[in-house]
Amino acid sequence: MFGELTEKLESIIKKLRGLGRITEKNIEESLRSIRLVLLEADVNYKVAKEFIEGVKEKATGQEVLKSISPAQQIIKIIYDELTKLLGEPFRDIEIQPTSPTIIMVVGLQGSGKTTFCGKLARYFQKKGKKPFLASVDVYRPAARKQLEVLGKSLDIPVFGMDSNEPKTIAKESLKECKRIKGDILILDTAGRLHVDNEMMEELSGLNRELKPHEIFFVADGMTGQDAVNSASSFLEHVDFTGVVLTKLDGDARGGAALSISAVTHKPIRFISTGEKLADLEPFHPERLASRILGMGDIVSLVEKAQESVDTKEAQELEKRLTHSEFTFDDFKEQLHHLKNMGPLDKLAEMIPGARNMGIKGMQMDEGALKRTEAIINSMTPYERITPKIINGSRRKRIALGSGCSVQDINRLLNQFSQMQKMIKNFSRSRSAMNSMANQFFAAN
Ligand SMILES: Nc1nc2c(ncn2[C@@H]2O[C@H](COP(=O)(O)OP(=O)(O)OP(=O)(O)O)[C@@H](O)[C@H]2O)c(=O)[nH]1
Ligand SMILES: [Mg+2]
Repeated sequence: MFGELTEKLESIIKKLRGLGRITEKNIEESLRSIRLVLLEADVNYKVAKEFIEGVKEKATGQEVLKSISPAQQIIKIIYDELTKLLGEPFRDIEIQPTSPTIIMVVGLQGSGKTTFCGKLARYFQKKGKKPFLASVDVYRPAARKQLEVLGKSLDIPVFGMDSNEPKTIAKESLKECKRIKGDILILDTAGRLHVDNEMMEELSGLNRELKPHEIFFVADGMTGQDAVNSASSFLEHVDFTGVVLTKLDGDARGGAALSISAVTHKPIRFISTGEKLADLEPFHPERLASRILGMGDIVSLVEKAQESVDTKEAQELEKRLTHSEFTFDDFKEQLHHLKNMGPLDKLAEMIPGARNMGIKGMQMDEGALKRTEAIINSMTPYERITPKIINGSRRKRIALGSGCSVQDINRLLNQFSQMQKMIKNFSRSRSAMNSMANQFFAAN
C-alpha cells in the first residue's frame, strides 16, 4: 500500500529526526519536500496546500521549536494533520430496527463494486447477520452471474429474476429479502466508463424507489485525481453516504485516499486490499495515517489475526503475548494461521518498524513452511518452550530428524528470536493505536 509515498515520507521524517536543533528554515524545507511528495502521489493541489499550511501553522509555534524534542512534536503534528485529512473516524453501518437495512453500491466501471458487495456480505455474515444480495446490472451479460458465484461461495442467497428492468429487479429483490427475513439487502449496480446522464438517472430512480440507508461510492484507489473527480460528479446526482476505496493492495499512489474525503466531504468507510472476499477493512483514518508514515498498524493486525483464529485461541495467544511467552509451539500454530491471513508482506506493513527489518517483500513459501514444521516437530517439547538450550549437538540431532541441514536449523532459530523480539514490542504496544503512536514518538 502506498509504497513509494511511504518511503519518501519516511525519509523526510528520518532526516528531520536526525537534526539536533530545528529552525524555522528546516521546517520550511521539510514541508516543501512533503508537499512535493504529495503532489507526486497525485493528491489534489488544494488539499496538499491546505495540509502543508495546517502543519506549518502548528509547527512553527515557539513552543514546538523550544521544546525538548521538536522533531518528535513536528512528526506528531504531521500524523495528526494527516489523520484529519483522511476524514472522519470510522462509523460502522447502522443496522435498522426494521429489516432490511438497504445498501446500494455505485461507482464507475471496474472499480470493484461487485467484489465489494461480496466482501460486505461476508462482513455482515461474520457478525451473525443475514445478508441478501441483488444485482441490477442488466447491461453486462455476466454481471449477475458474477454476483451469484460470489454469493454461492459464501453460502449467502442472491436474488435472481428474469427481467431487464433495474427498478423492477430492485423492487422485487426487496420483497424477496423481506420474505426470507434477510437483515441487509445489498444492491449491486451497473458501472459506466464515464459519469453520464442515463446512468445518473437510473441511480436516482433506484434511490427514490428503494430509499437505501447507505449508498457507497466505490472508487479505484490505484488512481489519484480521476477517482476524486468522478466522486464529485457522482455526488451532484446521488448523495452517497460513504466512499469505499478498492485496490489499495497494489501500487496505489495515495492520491485518491488522501484527497477524496477532503474534496467531497464524504467519509471513506471501508478499504479493500485484495481480490479475496476477506480483504476488506473498516477505514480508520488514524490507522491509515500511521501506515502511510511507515509506523505500522498494530490494531488492524490484531483484528486480522483474530479473524483468522477462533476467539478462544486468540484470547489465549493474546494472554501469552502479553507475557512474552511466545514458544515454538505457538510459532507452528501461527504459521498455519498466517496462511489464512494473507501474504506476509501485506502484514509486514502493519508491524511498526518491519519495513526496516527487511521483512518487507518476504514471500510465503509452501516448501519453506513444510520444512519449518518438520524442524519444529523434531524438537523435544522442552526445546520448543526453551529454544536457548538448543546447542550444537541438539541442532545436529534436529537436522537429522527433520531431513534439513544444520544451516536451516540455525536460520530458523535466528528467525524465531527475531520474531520473539518483534512480539515483545507487539505485546507492549498492542493495547491501543494511541499508545502505540505515543510510544513511537517517544522511542524514536
Ligand atoms: N487487487 C485488487 N483487485 C480488486 C479489488 N477489488 C476488486 N478487484 C478486481 O477488480 C476487477 C473488477 O472488479 P469488479 O468487482 O467486477 O468491479 P465492478 O465495479 O463490479 O465492475 P463493473 O460491474 O464491470 O462496473 C476484478 O478483477 C476484481 O477481482 C481489490 O481490492 N484489489
Ligand atoms: Mg460489477
